[in-house]
Amino acid sequence: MTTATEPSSQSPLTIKELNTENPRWCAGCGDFSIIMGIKRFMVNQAIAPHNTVNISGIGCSGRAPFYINTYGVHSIHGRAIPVATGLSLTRPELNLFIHSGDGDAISIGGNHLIHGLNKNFNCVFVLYDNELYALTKSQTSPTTRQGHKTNTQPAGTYLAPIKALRMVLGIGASFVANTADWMPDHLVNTLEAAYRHKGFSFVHVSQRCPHFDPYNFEHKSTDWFSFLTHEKGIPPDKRIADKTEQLQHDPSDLTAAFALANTDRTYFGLLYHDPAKPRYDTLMQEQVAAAGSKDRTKILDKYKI
Ligand SMILES: Cc1ncc(C[n+]2csc(CCOP(=O)(O)OP(=O)(O)O)c2C)c(N)n1
Ligand code: SF4
Ligand SMILES: [Mg+2]
Repeated sequence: MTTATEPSSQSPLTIKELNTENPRWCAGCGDFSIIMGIKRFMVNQAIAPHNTVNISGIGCSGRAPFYINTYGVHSIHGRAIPVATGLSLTRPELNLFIHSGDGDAISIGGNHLIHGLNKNFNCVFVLYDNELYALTKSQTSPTTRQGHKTNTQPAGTYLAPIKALRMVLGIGASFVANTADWMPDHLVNTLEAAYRHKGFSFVHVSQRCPHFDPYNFEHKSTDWFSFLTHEKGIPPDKRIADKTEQLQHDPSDLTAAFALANTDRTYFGLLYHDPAKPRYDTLMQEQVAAAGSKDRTKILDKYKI
């Protein structure tokens, strides 16, 4: 658990105030860019650090809460969502950011991801997808590309990867966006859109792991991806927007979102947004408020034998 420093003045938040120790990540790791994106977003939106909790499971990505000066919980593998669910119910005023690797979110924590998406409690969930288990030194994860050699499948990963975006759309996610660590402006704009959405905002980030998979993600090429554009979507990254296709996509269109998530091409932007999906946290809070206070002894006495 990490704790935030209370603001000392009314002056605007700075990146420096959000920095902590130097991250213990390899040089060139995409995790650096992701937490920098989160800090830039917090500064832009004046997000109060003392009202913010960064929660993670385990993995290289799981170290993120140590490096952002807010409250933080480095929980156990795949269990960031239950921690965040509890906080959303008891402290609804807090900003919750969940940091989870592809192994953490889709392997060991897959069950919790299903229920987080379904409960649709208010948080921003960031999937750091480097397509392998990095902390434990390169094992096949559910998103590892077929044929890629890892320490658990040294002759090449057997199966085709799970398509994370298609999976979460199938579960009923209310907000599904796709970005990458090497597109800083797109990443920040995506986080801003995710934060504006009140519900479980699923943000998939393609994340480079130069240590174990230096040739994954041809981040210098734009041939393999398109940007989704729409007035209600996320603007394409302006540095490279004109170097690839820009596809008009209405984020309220679930069928079209599925079709995009089902192809082998990558689409960066807002795939789906349903602002009206009911939320477990607000429904429960309303019900608790309507029930009012009751004599606990009387309630328990009903079960006397
Ligand atoms: C219960 C449990 N099982 C297994 C582990 C070992 N373990 C630690 S991190 C990890 C995988 C992390 O992969 P991912 O979530 O993709 O994060 P990355 O390191 O790639 O950021 C595993 C299997 C553990 N810490 N706890
Ligand atoms: S092993 Fe990969 S994911 Fe982990 S810190 Fe190094 S580059 Fe980043
Ligand atoms: Mg990983």
